[in-house]
Amino acid sequence: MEEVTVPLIRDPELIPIADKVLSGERLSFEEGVKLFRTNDLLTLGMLANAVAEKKNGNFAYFNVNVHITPTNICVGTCKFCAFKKKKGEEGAYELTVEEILRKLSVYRERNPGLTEVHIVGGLHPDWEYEDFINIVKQVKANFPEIHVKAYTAEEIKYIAEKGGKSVEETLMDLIEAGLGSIPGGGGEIFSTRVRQKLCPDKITAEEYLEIHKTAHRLGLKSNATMLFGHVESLEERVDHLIRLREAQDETGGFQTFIPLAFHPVNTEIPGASFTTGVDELKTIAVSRLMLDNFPHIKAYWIMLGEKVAQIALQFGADDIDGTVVEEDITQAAGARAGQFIPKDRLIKLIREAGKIPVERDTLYNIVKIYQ
Ligand code: V47
Repeated sequence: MEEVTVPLIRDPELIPIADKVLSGERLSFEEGVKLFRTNDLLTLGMLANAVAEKKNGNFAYFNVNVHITPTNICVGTCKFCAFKKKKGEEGAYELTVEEILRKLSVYRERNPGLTEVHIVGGLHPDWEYEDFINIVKQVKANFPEIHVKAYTAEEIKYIAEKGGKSVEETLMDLIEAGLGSIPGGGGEIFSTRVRQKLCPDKITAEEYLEIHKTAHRLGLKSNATMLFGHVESLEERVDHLIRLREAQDETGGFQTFIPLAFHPVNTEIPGASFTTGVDELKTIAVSRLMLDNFPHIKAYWIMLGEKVAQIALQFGADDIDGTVVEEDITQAAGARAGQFIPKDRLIKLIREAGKIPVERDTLYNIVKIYQ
């Protein structure tokens, strides 16, 4: 039989980067861009997986969670968002606190062992400071065993403005009401160029980072996100990652980074298309390699689909998110994944990706290891 010789690393540009990764050295902006530009997907995945395993062993995490979106009525104007509605527009809704509690009760029934509720929604023009605080307060009072992960940095700024309070005071009130941590939404892409184009009214990158750092200083953990695959350049993605890495150097309060794959349906971005499998896997892997100070990288199955999310567990991700149950933001923008994956299925996805499924709570305390 003819001998087949294949170089282990096909892209010679990756050799010095691999040396740095394997010796634990921090990668530069230029190296991040090279990683995005390489076609040597398997080397990229191998390196990211090596880093993930160094940080988390063979574990891949999931949780039993639900999302609740109290309203889609939003004064925001983000062009990538297909979920927002103006007040009075067809399809606009707002839940009362009682409806939120009832939903949570039904979802807990359907989802035994529930440990987390993720609450984010629109910037409702009529809701007052107390209304936002009261949602957290009532949820926590009625479901004390459930961790409340609520309100993106954008919402926190909005709530603070509504109450004429500082971000710090607002966070302190939310903590008193029962807030457990902050989700990563609203990060989008930090580039001013892109924010001007897609969401000029939104908090700036600096504000997003400052709100997260304030939360960290108050003892809260948070997650970070990056919405990718719309009009941003690869350089802008790497810049986003480096700015998160710098913020994490300061406070260490970020738990997980979640790259969010852009969904184009019903959005206001002309010509935008769905992200591809290769781009999604590259983005997961480059995130793992650049964010050397983030403990976890999440492959959010709602946006990646179950198949790519599973493969991402070999490309640097160590978390697949949770059971979810109801999800509205991606659904409005053409989601192809469903909204609910039962726990057994998450365990199967993780096992078949060659990892040990670990059920966690929001703060990564282990609930159960499925050996
Ligand atoms: O902030 C909006 C994004 C985010 C679209 O912290 C879109 O654990 C794709 O942040 N296509 C909300 N994405 C989701 C989010 C999240 C999800 C799961 C877990 C966590 C966590 C955070 O969704 C928004 C925005 O960046 N988004 N529109 C769209 N068309």
